[in-house]
Amino acid sequence: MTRSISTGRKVLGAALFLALGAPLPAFAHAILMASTPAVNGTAEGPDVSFDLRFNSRIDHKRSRLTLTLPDRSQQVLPIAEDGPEDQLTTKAALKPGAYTLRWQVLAIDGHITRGDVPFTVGGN
Ligand SMILES: [Cu+2]
Repeated sequence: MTRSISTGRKVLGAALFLALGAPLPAFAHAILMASTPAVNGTAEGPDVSFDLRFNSRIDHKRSRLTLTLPDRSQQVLPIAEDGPEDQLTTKAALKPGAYTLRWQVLAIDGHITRGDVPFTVGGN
C-alpha cells in the first residue's frame, strides 16, 4: 500500500503590506461648509462680499462662480486668487432682488462639485 502524497507545496512568502499609519485618502470632493451670503439668506447691497468655505483645498483658477441676476441673466464673478486655499471670495455691486450664486469647484482630489446659493439683496 503506497500512498504518495505530493507535498511539493511551496509556501510563498505572502507579503502583506499593511499600511498602518499611512495617511487616509485626501478628503473627497469639496463640500460647501459655509457661505456668505448664507443659503436663502439676505445681503445688504449694493456692495456684496461673497465668501464660500469648503471642506478641502480647492483650485481657485479652475473654479467658477456664476451669478444669476433677478432678470435671469448670468454673470461670471472673478475669484480672488489670494484668498484662503479652502475658500472662494469675490465681490459684486448688486441691486435689490433675488439672486442665485452657482459655485463649481475643483478640489485637490481632482473632482468637480457644484451647487447653488440662492440669496436676496435687500432693498433700501
Ligand atoms: Cu472627490
